[in-house]
Amino acid sequence: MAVSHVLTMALTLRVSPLVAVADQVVVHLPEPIADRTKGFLGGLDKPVLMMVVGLVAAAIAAWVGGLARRGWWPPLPAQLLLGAAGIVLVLDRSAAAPDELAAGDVVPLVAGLITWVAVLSFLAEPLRRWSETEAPDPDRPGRHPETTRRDLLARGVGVGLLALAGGIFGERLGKTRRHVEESRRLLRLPVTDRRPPRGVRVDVDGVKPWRTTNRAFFRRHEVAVPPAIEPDDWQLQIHGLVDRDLVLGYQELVDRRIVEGWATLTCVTNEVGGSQIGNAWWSGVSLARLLRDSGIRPGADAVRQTSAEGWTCLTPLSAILDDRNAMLAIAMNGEPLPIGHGFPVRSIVPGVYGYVGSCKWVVDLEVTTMDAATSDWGERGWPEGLAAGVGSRIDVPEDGDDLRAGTVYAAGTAWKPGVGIESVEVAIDGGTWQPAELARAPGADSWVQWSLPLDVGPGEHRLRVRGIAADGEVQSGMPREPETGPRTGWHAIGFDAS
Ligand SMILES: Nc1nc2c(c(=O)[nH]1)N[C@H]1C(S)=C(S)[C@@H](COP(=O)(O)O)O[C@H]1N2
Ligand SMILES: [Mo]
Repeated sequence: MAVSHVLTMALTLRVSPLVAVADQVVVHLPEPIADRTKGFLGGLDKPVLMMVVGLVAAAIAAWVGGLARRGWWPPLPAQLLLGAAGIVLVLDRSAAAPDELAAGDVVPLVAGLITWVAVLSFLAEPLRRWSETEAPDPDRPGRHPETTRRDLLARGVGVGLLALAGGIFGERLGKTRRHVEESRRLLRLPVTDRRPPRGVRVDVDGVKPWRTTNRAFFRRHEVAVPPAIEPDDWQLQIHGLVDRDLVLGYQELVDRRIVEGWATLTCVTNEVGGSQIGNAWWSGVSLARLLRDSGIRPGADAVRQTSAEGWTCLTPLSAILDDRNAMLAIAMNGEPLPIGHGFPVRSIVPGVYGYVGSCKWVVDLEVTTMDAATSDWGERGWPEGLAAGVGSRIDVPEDGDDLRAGTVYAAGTAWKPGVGIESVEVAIDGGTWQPAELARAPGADSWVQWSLPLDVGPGEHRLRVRGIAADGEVQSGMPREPETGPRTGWHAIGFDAS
């Protein structure tokens, strides 16, 4: 358990086995019993719960330990069974906070299990040695000689001390992060969790969901471990070309009027057909209102946003002050922002690329001008203030599919965040562009699904797609893979019909 715990903390995952079991008890305890116990124990309920879980675990471990007297393998089935149960519990708990990959949560458990098997064998070794060589009856422990007992005791104390040291070390290691994750889990925000509106999905199997789950949403940042910030410690400064500087705490932010909306966010580095794009329901506080409250001075045309780890972006004021839903987001798909997506607060500015308007862990807004200020990506040569371009993708068929000749349904998605999609066109085998049918979109900021039935004969086929935005921009077919601009080109796939 100590090994699992240390690894859980070192890998900055959320749930170690003991915590997972305790969580499950909390979740499944009938309400009246939970209330009674809480009333009785007061603030001590969590420590007592952990102690009880720990004692039960120790009792089970002791029973399993007894099986080890005859060899290293008799306890194995019980150990594997308990390990599997632990994995199920941990995975179930981590699904409640879909931040990192679930597969990673299993690593500490497997390491813990292997340690358990090895350590138990090591502990029981003196007993085995004795029963093999000297005593024919291993079930009468009263007859163990002094040396065996001393050996057993020394090994037990050694392992116990190591486990204790490991547990304490792990506890310190992940304390801040775990605490932040806990705060995050306990937050109740005045936001809604919106299902995708009616009609946004095309009815074709294999199309990626219109709403991207937090778990599936791409993550893009340049720190190995995202900053862990307690909401209580979070503070936002608004300054620069404003009449009044503003300092805002988390609760003050949450207490303001909440705005919500669907928005598609994409990275400028997304490959044609790539997955660095997602569409979510965001909740937060209007950036336009906040800035207007500070009094924007004449001449200002940009906001330089800085994050807790020092990352910066430069956002044109025009993208914030018009009627799109530019916001300081506190929730994503109805849940407090996952740490990896900017907890506790990040900005979302529909219509511009992530490096222009979408500062995660944002702590500072400086009202300034595009001429006077720079941003991280701008200094690396990316154009400052770049608006997102038109793009589109084929989800089905998938590249390399083998299909039956006849009617084949093609479908996918298209976007120009902030502007919207006018039409989508599909061409098969280099033929003319045919208009696809569009599903609904609740607004200009989210992507649109498209579909088109195609009549295909036997043989190899090639399909490509282009989007046409509401402002007339036609997606360019010129393949461009620049270091400092969006990738362009049409998404194309090949499939076989027979
Ligand atoms: N603090 C911070 N914010 C950041 C970044 C970063 O590296 N650090 N990357 C940006 C980029 S390039 C993109 S595309 C988006 C990605 O947001 P996501 O990780 O929530 O999908 O975050 C933006 N905000
Ligand atoms: Mo990005």
